[in-house]
Amino acid sequence: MYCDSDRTGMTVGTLKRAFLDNLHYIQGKDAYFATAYDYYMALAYTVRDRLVHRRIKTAQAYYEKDAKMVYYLSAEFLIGRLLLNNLINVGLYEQAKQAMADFGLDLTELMDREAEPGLGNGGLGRLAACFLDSLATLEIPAIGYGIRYEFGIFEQQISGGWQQEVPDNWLRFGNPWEIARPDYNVEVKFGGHTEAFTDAQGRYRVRWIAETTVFGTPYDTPVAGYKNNTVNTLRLWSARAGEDFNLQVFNAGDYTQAVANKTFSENISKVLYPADQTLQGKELRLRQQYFFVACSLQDIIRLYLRNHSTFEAFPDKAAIQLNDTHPSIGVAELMRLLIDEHQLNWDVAWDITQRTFAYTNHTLLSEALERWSVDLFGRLLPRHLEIIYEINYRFLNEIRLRYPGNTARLARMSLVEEGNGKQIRMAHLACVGSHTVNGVAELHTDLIKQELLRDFYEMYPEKFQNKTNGITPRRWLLLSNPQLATLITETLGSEHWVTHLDELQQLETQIENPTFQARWQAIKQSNKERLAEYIWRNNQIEVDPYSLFDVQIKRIHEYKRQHLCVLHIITLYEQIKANPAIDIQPRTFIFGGKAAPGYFMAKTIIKLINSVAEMVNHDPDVAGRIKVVFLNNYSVSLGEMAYPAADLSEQVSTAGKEASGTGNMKFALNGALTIGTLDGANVEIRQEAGPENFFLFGLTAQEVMSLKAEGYNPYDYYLSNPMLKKVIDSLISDYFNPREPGIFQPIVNSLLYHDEYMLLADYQSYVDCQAKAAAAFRDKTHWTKMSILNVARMGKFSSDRTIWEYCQDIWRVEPLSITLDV
Ligand code: DL6
Repeated sequence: MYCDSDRTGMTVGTLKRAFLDNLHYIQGKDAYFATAYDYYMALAYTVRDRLVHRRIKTAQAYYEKDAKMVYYLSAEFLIGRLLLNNLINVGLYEQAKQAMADFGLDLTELMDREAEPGLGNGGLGRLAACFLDSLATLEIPAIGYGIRYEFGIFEQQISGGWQQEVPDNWLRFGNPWEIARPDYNVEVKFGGHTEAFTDAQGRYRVRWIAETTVFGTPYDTPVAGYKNNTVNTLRLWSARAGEDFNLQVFNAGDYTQAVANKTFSENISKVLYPADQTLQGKELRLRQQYFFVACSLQDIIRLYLRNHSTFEAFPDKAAIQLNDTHPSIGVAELMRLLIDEHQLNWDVAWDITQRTFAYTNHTLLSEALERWSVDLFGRLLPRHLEIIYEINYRFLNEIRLRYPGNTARLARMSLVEEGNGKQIRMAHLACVGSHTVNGVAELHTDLIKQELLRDFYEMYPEKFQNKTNGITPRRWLLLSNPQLATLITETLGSEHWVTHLDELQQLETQIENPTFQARWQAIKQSNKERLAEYIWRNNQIEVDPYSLFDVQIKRIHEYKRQHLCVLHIITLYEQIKANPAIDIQPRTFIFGGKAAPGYFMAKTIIKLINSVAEMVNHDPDVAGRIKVVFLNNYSVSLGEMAYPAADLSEQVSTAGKEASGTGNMKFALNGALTIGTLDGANVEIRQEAGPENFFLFGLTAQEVMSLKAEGYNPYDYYLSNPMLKKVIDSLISDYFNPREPGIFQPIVNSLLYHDEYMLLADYQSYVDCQAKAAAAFRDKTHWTKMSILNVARMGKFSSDRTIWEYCQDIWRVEPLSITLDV
């Protein structure tokens, strides 16, 4: 049984009827009063109906076949806007465009009304979103679990060159894509204490007497596969105050306290923590993590128990992936649920837990490795602390047996870090509680094995795998670069490449074809013009769309080295100032990215970019040959415009610091050439594209480590390189900031006296490499060929390939095709 065809039909006619129906009965408007926002909502509901229908069929099939499910637990899902993505994936784009045109409406304008869900910081959250797209496209039974943050990543405004943060109230006008499921509410406990007791069978048991209770309400967002019938679910939890707990205070006569407590509970899902790669150690963050994990595990168990009466088959029916350590408390929570709530014994519960979880590591930076103070843990999650101690006790015994007398190893591997205030090492918990641990690029996985988790690798080598990241070709080519997608489809004769990205290789046959080259160039040019217009509207900076577009968009972080690019810009500027007639390749340097609000150096780097921009863009000697632009409020949508417009992709992190990077893949798939270090997935991008189609510079990860070990002195580089000295001196002399003297001194001091990320060591190599890139850009035909080759050879970086590898090697799940009996 299903609803009438106005809710499921795929023709222009049915879409138009459904659209008018939704406009009338959901938005309560007619053509006299409807705004663009109403039209957007009416169309979104029209599309959602088609998804809901498929979603129901999908869920039925998973249940009937008792399919093994993938549960992807992630504190972040940076999904981006959904209307266009859903129209494309469900095969409705052309019809919707026509239907809107028939009403005199412009589909693109409607799409612009959609609020962007910024439920992530950067690469980790966006990867989770690409994975959801691939899971649905590959017909893998899966649910993504996370938090429905009421406020996503802050809106970044630039004032006087400095970043200012404004709250992102993305749900203000409602969200047409989600469906609340209060009937699946679950309870989550915090605080209190534990009590031991003996049960009726005489067994030793523990009960957790919590201090407070919060409810999690799930909100489901459909995730459509590409032109198949699969629609999976992204289930995000929102915190609601527990009624009982309010009632107690209320009955005691303190109405205002009851309301205040309610707010306190509901704060759990209020806001996304905007710091990536740094640990803030805040209680609310731990509450968030436990909240969504506890909700999700209860939900997973509920789903499992519909088809099973014991837990024997649990690991054969549920593969739970921990996206970084943020959900790693799940190891202790599943143990608690199995032992305390479902009365399993420790060994059985531990076996199930280890066979169910797998853990992905996303960072080598020590400041990003999560550790929670034992005091905080004990206060918030007393039962979990006991369980973690028990896991640790047994684990340390295992180490003692394997490595007798090795106390140093015991201390290094323990789940509890001793010292100034004990801490729980969440990466160790994730590692011990999982059957598989993976890194996200080959180099990264090697460094995990050799450095970060070396002891664990020595003890359990079979646990460790590499799964090089990928990106979805649907959003990052088909949706964001429609002209290039059309050219590829025409050239290859079908759009089969959209789900089989390796087929892009066939483009290589066209490399010498002048007509193809000309179309390729024209598409890039048109994408550049679109971005140039945006820059004019947004920044009031006129940029030359024929100049080399040199783009660096990503989170602002010292290890990502946006300031290395600034040193290069100043170098070019100094060359022009010394000789204004110099023949120089015109370039537009485009930056975008957010700094964590508490990260002073990153915020100063943004100010530096803007100060240099101000000077360079207005200097008559430069005569417009160099322009510098900082795009404020970088987001998924802005990326969709920027990647296709780039000529040169800046991937310049210190080797050994960027786990993978995925922006590097988005640029290359859209025909930009990379200037980069041998870091993260750059290594594999270069391997695939061919070293001759990649601008390589800088120290290798090994060289970085050796130089540090030898004793790196950045000041020597400053003294021995006259141009570098001149560049740094311009910062010391406040040349770019005459009205705010001294503001860049922290950057100077960090570079000259510490330089943790070795900018000065890599400076000359980078500047030389940039000169090569500039020279190469002047040979249009050769550059175009390199660009074509980059695209043709990016097949490996489809997230479909990545997800398929996870399915085969880690989750052991099979696709399940969905049929619609309509
Ligand atoms: O794996 C996705 C993405 C990588 O591409 C980036 O290289 C890496 O920096 C990022 N890691 C994080 C870690 N955050 N925390 N914690 O965002 O993951």
